[in-house]
Amino acid sequence: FLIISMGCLAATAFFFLESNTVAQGWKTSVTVAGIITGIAFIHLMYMRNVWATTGDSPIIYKYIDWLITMPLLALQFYLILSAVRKVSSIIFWKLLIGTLVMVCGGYAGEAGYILPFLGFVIWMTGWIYILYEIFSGEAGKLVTRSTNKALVTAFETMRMFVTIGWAIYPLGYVFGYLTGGVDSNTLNVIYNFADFINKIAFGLVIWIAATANTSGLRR
Ligand SMILES: *C/C=C(C)/C=C/C=C(C)/C=C/C1=C(C)CCCC1(C)C
Repeated sequence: FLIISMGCLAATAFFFLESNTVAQGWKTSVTVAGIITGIAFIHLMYMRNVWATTGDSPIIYKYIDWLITMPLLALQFYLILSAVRKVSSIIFWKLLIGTLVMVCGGYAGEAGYILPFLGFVIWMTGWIYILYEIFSGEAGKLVTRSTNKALVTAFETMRMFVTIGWAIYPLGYVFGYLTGGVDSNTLNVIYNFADFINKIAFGLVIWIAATANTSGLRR
């Protein structure tokens, strides 16, 4: 918890400061990267307070964090594309609606409004839809045609984060269920590790592309 907390705090400061030095088009992406780690940091502080008073670290805070950060992470694909070219706003709406379906279904299942299995199915449907969009949908096609090397590398790396990095969460969850429940400490460690990759490292990938494009402009 300490490592992810400090990591998120440092990343937030870093992305916010760096957003002033990158080329105009990339400012939004780098700022949003900082907002994502900032939101995660604040949730970790809430969890810390609960832990300090009750000795518990409720995973519900993680889910609330994801409700906000997952749509923002998905929108980064739209934002980095718009950093270098004009992009149809349809892509923005597709990514937003896809992740909202995902998190709302997941949350409803988790909170007991619908059957947990149905929640799981909705999660998976939303996720597969996002993957489709960034691999073979409109966004994926734009990248295939792009000649901006830094953008293509970042997009392809971020796509792997969403495919493999995001899979850590349901795997930890399913593994917990199948083995009769992983204790919440272990699950928290798994989720913190996954957040480190999917939020901080994901943001760094964007920052690398942003600085490459910025120095490219200056040269
Ligand atoms: C920064 C936080 C991120 C990227 C969180 C991602 C979370 C998931 C992809 C969670 C997925 C889950 C399912 C697909 C099934 C139900 C259990 C969850 C919530 C762990």
